Amino acid sequence: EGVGPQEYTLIKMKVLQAPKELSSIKQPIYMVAATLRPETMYGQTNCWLHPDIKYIAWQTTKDNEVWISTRRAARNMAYQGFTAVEGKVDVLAELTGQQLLGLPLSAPLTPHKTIYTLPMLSIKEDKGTGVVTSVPSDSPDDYAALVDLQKKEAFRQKYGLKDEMVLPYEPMPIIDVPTLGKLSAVHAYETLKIQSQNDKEKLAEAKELCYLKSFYDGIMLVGEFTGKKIQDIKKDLQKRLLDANEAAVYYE
Ligand code: A2H
Repeated sequence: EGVGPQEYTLIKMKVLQAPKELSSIKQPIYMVAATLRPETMYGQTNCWLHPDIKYIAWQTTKDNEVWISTRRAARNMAYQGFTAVEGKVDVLAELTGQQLLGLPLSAPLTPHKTIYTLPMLSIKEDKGTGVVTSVPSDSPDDYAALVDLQKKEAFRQKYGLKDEMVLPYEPMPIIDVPTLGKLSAVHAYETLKIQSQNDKEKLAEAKELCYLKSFYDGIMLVGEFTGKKIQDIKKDLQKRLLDANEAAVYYE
């Protein structure tokens, strides 16, 4: 990573039904996922949490909303104007990722009315918010983790997930990547014969194959920027999400 701070787009995903641990919270609750690829939000199929990471629900000054992220990310945000008192986080609850799995969410731009929080074991606690939005068409990590859950009933059961939270969700063609096609992550996964989300070396290779090409030469296949190059529309798309209050900018 570079020397300067990294800019992330925080994607707000509204919690449609809170778990019992959060039932006393009356404000709207959002999962906030940090992404480098806001233009891929058309392809969201779910939201990833790490079952063993601790998350907090905390009070923001943005429209009286409560956000869910790691404590670390909330602390950073407390220095970026997201809290009433600079540097201070008003913590309403602390939960493990496990306690937050299987929640219905509504997320921007995806055609799915409802998507669910599902487990991903490669989430790092010290990056972004610990909440990751899943775009299996364009992220090999996301595709591998989704296939793992779809293939293994025992894996779904272990986390108390219902089939309908996982099985109906397939990668959607949203970006055409030269030589890799309209489902670039699926193409890479299959070409490299990736077996699971634990296949670290091959996933690193897949990511190398996909990311730069998609970022520079990818062409949008959906939405208001259809036919345009990703690098030309990324900022405009981010602005659309910010103006609609469906996203925020976060640095770390
Ligand atoms: B990206 P960088 Cl479609 N642990 O969003 C693991 N991964 C995390 C994370 C965490 N705590 N926080 C964010 N991320 C993921 C979309 C996407 C992303 C696509 C393609 C590539 C891509 C959908 N998932 O990232 O280490 C998030 O996934 C390419 C690197 O800060 C976030 O953007 O460079 C990206 O990793 C941030 O990774």
